[in-house]
Amino acid sequence: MQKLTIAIIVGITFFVGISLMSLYAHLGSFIVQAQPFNVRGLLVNLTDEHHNWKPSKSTNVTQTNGNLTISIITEKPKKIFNRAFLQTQLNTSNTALPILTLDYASKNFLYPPTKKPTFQIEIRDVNNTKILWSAILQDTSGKLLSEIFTLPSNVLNKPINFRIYIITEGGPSHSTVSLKNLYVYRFESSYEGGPIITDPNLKLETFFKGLKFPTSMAFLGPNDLLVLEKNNGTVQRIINGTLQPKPVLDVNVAIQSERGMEGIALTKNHSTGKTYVFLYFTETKSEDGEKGSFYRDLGNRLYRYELDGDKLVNPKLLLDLPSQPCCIHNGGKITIGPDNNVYTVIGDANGHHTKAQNFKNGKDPDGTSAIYRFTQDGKVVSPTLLGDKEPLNKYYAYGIRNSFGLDFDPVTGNLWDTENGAGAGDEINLVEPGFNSGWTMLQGIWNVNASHPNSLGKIESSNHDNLVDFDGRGKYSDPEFTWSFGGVGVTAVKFFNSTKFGKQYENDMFVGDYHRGYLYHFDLSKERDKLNLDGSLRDKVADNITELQKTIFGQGFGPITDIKVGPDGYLYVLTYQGTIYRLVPSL
Ligand SMILES: [Ca+2]
Ligand SMILES: [Ca+2]
Ligand SMILES: [Ca+2]
Ligand SMILES: [Ca+2]
Repeated sequence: MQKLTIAIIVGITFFVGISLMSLYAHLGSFIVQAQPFNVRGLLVNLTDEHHNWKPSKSTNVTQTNGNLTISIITEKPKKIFNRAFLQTQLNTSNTALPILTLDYASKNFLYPPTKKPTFQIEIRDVNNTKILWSAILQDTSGKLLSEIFTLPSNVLNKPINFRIYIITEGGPSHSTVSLKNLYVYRFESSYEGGPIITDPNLKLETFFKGLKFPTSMAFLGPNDLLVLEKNNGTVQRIINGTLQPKPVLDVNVAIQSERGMEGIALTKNHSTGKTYVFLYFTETKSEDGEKGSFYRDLGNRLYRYELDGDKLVNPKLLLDLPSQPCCIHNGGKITIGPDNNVYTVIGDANGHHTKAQNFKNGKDPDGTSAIYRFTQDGKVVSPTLLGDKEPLNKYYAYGIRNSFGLDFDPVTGNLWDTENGAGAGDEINLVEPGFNSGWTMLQGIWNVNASHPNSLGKIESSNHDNLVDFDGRGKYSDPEFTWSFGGVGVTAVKFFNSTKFGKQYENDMFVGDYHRGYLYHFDLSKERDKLNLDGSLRDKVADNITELQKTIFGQGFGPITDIKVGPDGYLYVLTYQGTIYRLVPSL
């Protein structure tokens, strides 16, 4: 069922004080109207609540054809700051993830004010005594910008006041500011009837249901796969669609937030004839969890196991990485390169500040913010890329904040990753040897704005003098795709190295996300060093949901944690809710 969400289109006009209105700045009209939007579930219906809009100084409130128009007047136009706000009362009577989308722009500056307007969004308690959440948006471009926020849990299940302040600086001028497409909706990333895809020639099957918080999977053979369960530290085996009675491995893991059993890759070693299973997890000493000793864990560790019948045996520790402070940006995805080396990724482990995070005067890298490359025995690959000292000698890339996706292009052998931004600026990157992703100085194509991490800083200049380059060995490059808004949480990336869906999809890139439940599809350029993007995506930036639509291949999956191609040539999608979906031809 298609529901409606509400767009608030706000037009604000300032008139210079030579008219009779010289004591007032006229702030134009506000229109509230319903617009279709492809989300299911609606948090609020603002048209029902229009009477609650409270401009600071209101003149007219009119309603025509269902559109609400409010004219606002502010006092003292010659004051340096003009500030007006709209307020409405909402009831966030629902525990689903609420997302706020705001498209805004300022236009037609005939006499430029000293600064472009700022929009300040606030969610307050119902008595207006406490600010529960706020964000500031500054228009830097004059074109339509978009911000998407995931609202925090402290605004759920209660009536709240929702305010937008419009702040101009430098006095009134002939200018028009428009604030439009404000969506506050309950976002359902998981559809009741199951996920849907856009191509009628393909269909989704439920391959397996009932895993507990699975994070990664790897195929041992046709209809035979291993799946990791994050909080149990288990490696489960599913043969011919049946979960085996006992896991092939059960280790002790920390479980808070992004900690746990995180990554798997496997390979048949040609010299030993053994099947190696590489596992990455946040290890604890004696049991799962962090009872009583929240921070007591052994580290983020990568082990190599061997498959022996229905068990994983002979663990060999290949990598022991920082896990403090608890509990995020641990990374953990693993993949085997065309060079047969092992590649894995770790983020900044919740805020490490070293040269690997582009702190020029920082300490030497401590093992965080890296994509690693090492042999299947855990040895350094020579020549090294970024430095010869431990652990930099195993760094393949650096400057990574947080990642849940790594895969090699089967055609070129290029490595690609996905990365998560702070408030916004998730990324898909081509990871060349020695790649610097830019964190903590850059995220997406923007400077990191430390004071307002939810809003993006200026678009970076081409001068990257502020970044660490390890004596010229490291090289920054912009992402090949980035989201200018938050609430995405990009996860798995997988190249579809299969002919089963025809030439159209062969070796294309599929990507998943956590918050939206989207499965994205990308074609690559002819040289395969870029994504094949056109129109408003040619800038490699999804500036709003409308632009993003072109890349969305499926939706309603819930959080996607892994994507793999099976030995049968079909695409498998793993969700955190415990289901594996298989994409197959319809006929
Ligand atoms: Ca366990
Ligand atoms: Ca980056
Ligand atoms: Ca294609
Ligand atoms: Ca764009």
